Amino acid sequence: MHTVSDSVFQRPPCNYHAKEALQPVPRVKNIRVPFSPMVNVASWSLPRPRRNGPPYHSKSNVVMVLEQVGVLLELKGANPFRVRSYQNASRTLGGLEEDLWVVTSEGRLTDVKGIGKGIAGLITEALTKGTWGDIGSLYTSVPSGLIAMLAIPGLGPKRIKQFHDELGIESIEQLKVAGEDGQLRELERMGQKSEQKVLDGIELLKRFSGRRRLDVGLLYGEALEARISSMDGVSRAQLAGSTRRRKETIGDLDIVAAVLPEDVESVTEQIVSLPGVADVKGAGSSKVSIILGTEFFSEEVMDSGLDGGVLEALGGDAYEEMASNTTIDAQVRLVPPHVFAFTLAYFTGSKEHNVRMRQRALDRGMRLNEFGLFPLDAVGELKGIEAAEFSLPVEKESEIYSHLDLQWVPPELREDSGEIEAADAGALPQLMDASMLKGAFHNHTTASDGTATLSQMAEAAQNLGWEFLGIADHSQILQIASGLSPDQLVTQSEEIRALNENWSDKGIDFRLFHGNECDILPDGGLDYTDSERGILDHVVGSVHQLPTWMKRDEDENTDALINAIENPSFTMLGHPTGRILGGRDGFAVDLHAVLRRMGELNAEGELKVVEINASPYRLDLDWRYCRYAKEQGVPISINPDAHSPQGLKDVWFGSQIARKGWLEQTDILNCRSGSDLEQLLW
Ligand code: DGT
Ligand code: ZN
Repeated sequence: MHTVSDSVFQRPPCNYHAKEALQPVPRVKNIRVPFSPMVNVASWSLPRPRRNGPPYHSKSNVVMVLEQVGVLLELKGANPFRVRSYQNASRTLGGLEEDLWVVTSEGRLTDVKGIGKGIAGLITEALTKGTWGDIGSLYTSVPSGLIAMLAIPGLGPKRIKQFHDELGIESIEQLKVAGEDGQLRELERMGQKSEQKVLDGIELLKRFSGRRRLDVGLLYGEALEARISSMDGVSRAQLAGSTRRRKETIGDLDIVAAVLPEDVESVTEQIVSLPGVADVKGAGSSKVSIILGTEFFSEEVMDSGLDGGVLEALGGDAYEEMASNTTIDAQVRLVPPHVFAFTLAYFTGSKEHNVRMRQRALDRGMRLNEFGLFPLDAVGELKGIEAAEFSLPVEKESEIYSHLDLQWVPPELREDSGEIEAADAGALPQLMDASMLKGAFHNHTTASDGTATLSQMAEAAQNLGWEFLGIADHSQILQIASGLSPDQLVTQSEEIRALNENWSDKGIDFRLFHGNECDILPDGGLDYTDSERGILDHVVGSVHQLPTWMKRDEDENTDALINAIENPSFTMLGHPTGRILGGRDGFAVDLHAVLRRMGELNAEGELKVVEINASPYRLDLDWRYCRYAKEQGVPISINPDAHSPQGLKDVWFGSQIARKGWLEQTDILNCRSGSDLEQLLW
């Protein structure tokens, strides 16, 4: 099943959720829309051609335009066949392995399945001339408010068209009023429940509006840091703010650059003229505020020397996503080199951490701010940058901490949740990092809804230097994700045994663990019978029937989860709350109680583990619960929930969350060696 949401717009966490989870976020240009910066959309617009074509457009541009045309046509109520032909063409091109320019210039486009003459003509024009026929008029003819509505989770073009046709609704505000008035429920195929869903979606959008997932923020942030670092007049530049602290979502990018006063003007000029700067909100002597648009990642820009490793490390799919939507605000602070460390520390935050740091300075007769650390008797009444020359000299951020008798606090921990006390006592944790991982337990293959076979996934894991890979395809009840029948489970077990024997015979230190992502049923039962589950090395128990769990109260959900955990075959709790960042909240549950129960069972000699689902769409277990899990004696597994070889790399995001949750190497189950884990699971 392929929908608008699972290709260029948003990469869904897994195929099962593609249908429900995420609607395309409109391409954005103009930021000053009162309702919500996430839908700050004047209109979608056609991408600008490259200067040095042909080809004048990249494949990802073409894929994006075709997808958007499909959506626009649907909003206009065009013939469904026509809509589908654009959707199909976009999808096929997305998966095209050959170079699009080669296929086009050799006149072979219509040989590609799903591409007819008309669309082939459009693509040819776009690549050879840079223009898009009369598609431009389609873009301008759809009211921007309708496109904005696509950002409401759970709302698709068909419904939006219905609201527009039948109630004349042209904006999110109007839609909200109509919903609160009870007008939506009166429409065909609607009803009170659907109306409430629309209102909930608007609420969610508002709450997340302007916030981006960590992966998107890092992609823009690291790229911006790299570009500013290499500018003439900049001696160093570094990402600060919530991105540096690895919050799961971020409001804006904060970057600090060391620039001599005489270079501020030229550096400012270079920053505002970076390709992909969609708007400049302001530029003063110490700060430049810009809005980065998607063209920040155009191929032209990427070709011009950005470190491809940044993209690779962050996951290739994300590129497709940003290539098609999303803007992000960035504040760049320009400060003289001797002030850099102070400004970096200040704008890294959090505010709460800064408050504690400032107080600690005061307790020692000093003033701390973004310009320096000043002995009060030396600086007198001088304020701001003028005072900087009276500061204690500091090269590195860590010196600020040592001046205050503290261990240097890793940015992830700076949330005033005990880090100052720990740093004071010299008791900060030795944080784990992604390089310590030796495998991961929750991964899908083509047996259910993954894109790669067992062997391909194993090979990808070996290429990461891992010693093991845990397979956990969906269980039989999840038919929408091709859950495995008991027979298929047995077959998979035999395949895995054969592969394992082969590696073992060759003396290769690698093995597959045969698990399954077993659905947790509403009463806490697990999918399959006990004996069917008996052949498995590990059981990842996950909730997928969200509607039931969302409706129930915390107590019922908590009881059901505890029920599931108590099942002797249960090993790991998968994405504990089911949240999708920016898409939906998780269900109500007392995770403290759940973790406590797991800890009790572990004390009795069982193995109950909680997952940090590392998909940047989920990051669930939330970092705020990690320390509690550890205290209760519950090991954590950082699981990518990979549906493809590339998806394995999501463990990096999970490890950022584990770090933010104070976790050390020994707290993480998948930091153990493959042979240790054999002892535990076989
Ligand atoms: P965000 O952008 O909402 O994801 O979160 P942050 O943490 O990046 O917050 P932002 O961008 O408003 O400010 C960046 C940092 O600057 C923040 O983490 C701490 C510092 N900061 C901002 N305003 C204040 C303030 O009023 N007092 C103190 N002590 N620090 C502040
Ligand atoms: Zn920020």
